[in-house]
Amino acid sequence: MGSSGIWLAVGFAVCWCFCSMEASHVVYEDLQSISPTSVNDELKPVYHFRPPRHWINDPNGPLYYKGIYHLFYQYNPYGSVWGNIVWAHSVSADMINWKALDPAIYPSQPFDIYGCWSGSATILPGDKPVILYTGIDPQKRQIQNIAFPSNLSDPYLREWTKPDHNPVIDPSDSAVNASAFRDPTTAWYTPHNQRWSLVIGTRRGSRGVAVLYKSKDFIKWTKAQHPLHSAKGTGMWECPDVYPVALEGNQGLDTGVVGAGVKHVFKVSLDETRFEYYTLGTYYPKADKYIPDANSTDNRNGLRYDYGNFYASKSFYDPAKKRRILWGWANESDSAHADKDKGWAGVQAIPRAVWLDSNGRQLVQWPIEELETLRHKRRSVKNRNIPSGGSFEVKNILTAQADVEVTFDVGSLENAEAFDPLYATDAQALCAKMTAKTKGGVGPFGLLVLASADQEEATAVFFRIFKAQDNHVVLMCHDPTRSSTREMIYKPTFAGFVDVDIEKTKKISLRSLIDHSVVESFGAGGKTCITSRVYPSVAIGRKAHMFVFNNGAEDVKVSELNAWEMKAPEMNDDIIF
Ligand code: DQQ
Repeated sequence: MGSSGIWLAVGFAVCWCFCSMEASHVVYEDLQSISPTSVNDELKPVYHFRPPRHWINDPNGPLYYKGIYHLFYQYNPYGSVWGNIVWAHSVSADMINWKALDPAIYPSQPFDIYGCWSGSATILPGDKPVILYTGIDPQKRQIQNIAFPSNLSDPYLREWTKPDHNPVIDPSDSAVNASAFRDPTTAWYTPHNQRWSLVIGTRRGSRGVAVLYKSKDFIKWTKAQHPLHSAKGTGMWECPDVYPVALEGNQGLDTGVVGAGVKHVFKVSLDETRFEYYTLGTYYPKADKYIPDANSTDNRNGLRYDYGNFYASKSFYDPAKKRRILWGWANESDSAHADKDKGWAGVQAIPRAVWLDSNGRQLVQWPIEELETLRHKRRSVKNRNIPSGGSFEVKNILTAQADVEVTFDVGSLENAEAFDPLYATDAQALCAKMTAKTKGGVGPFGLLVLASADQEEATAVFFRIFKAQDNHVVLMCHDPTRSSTREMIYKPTFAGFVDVDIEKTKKISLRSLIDHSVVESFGAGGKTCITSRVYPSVAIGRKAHMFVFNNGAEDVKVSELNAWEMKAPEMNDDIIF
């Protein structure tokens, strides 16, 4: 056991005696330190980021340093449910192949002895990374700490030092609720007053609040007079994220960029609902305010990065490829006991490049281009008609571990079903009511993935087009209700509307990343994204099939389909815990 191992053992000895910390995660004290004797790999994702075993949750402090990408994440080194949380640490040259290092930050000091929770990295002038994270102190208060790399000449940044002047932000100095005060963002510099700014998630009653702190030297932080932003009725805000996007093009911007040609994104993770939403708006550095655009819904009905299992996300600026990258946690839909039995739980969704859509109303996300290096055997289909009620199979590749891109041409929209405006803010309910099996006018059409040969077991990924008063409405769904015969699995339909002018384009594209128990889909080039976790009973490994189907009255045509089997990347196999 290395020195970090000894400190980990000391920290957890303390924690086992006194800890029963409750926050946003359900705590199973009886399960949290049970390490599996063997790991059940049957449905374990292969090309999504994960350690070989045990529990993971939020991505933390992603950064790029001296040619290497770093990802830290909330990790339980001792079990496969939430608990004993450390900042595990992995490094990569391409964000697809990962090498595990020793945990970077773990309970060791009074200011974090009961937990090292989520936080972010900032790159200070002179290319000096620094991490701010939430520590849990002996009074179980959530406080904010800083850590610096011990050796800046090590591109792997293996060791981190926590200075004695921690915590750098103490809730009692600024009258915030110490039991709901966490997840500091990346800091950004405001030249007009030569200060650093960052926000921390909290709540006032049922109002979600992003408290703003400022610092001249990154050591002493002072609470600003008012929050950067808040919204009533949204509850505790976890993992806030604030960053600029360019009005034109898909290049990313560093976190501090402001001015003409720029808009801001403000994202929060809602502890009460376990989903996220974001708004687009304007950041006013002199007034210390973020104001969402009038047409950007600032409540639980707001836009989401992903309408499925995607939480506690965090973005960072990648200076090497001038892009903004988004990481998000794709939680299990399994029970805690099943997680304990299989010996692993949680993956990170594939890192996505994120930029502003040319319509200015929403973001677009797309898997980083490096993922395509895993594409291997290919199967292609061109100009194939799928009649009403028809389907065809995509054969001869391992479809349980695949990347598929398909474009559907829709013909006449005459038969589109009438859109019920009652569902205008609830795509998920509409998809639950009208599933892949419910025959429609134009659609449902799409993919059946992780399917048994007889299609009895399958996860459906599909579109359905409705006629509203003045336009057509495109719904994108994940329907996992037939994904498994196992009981005690959460199988919610997930859905979002797709902001496309289908009357004009007459086509819509879909990309799905299938990875044994992950289905991660991108509609219309990444305008609407949905991630589901599913646990097939039959469609496992080589027994998984993939079909293209059309259950609408109108024919649709697959103008092009390309499906690739995916190779296995290097995936943290050398992890020491
Ligand atoms: N997970 C962390 C918290 C954060 C929550 C604890 C979000 O810092 O608020 O593991 O999933």
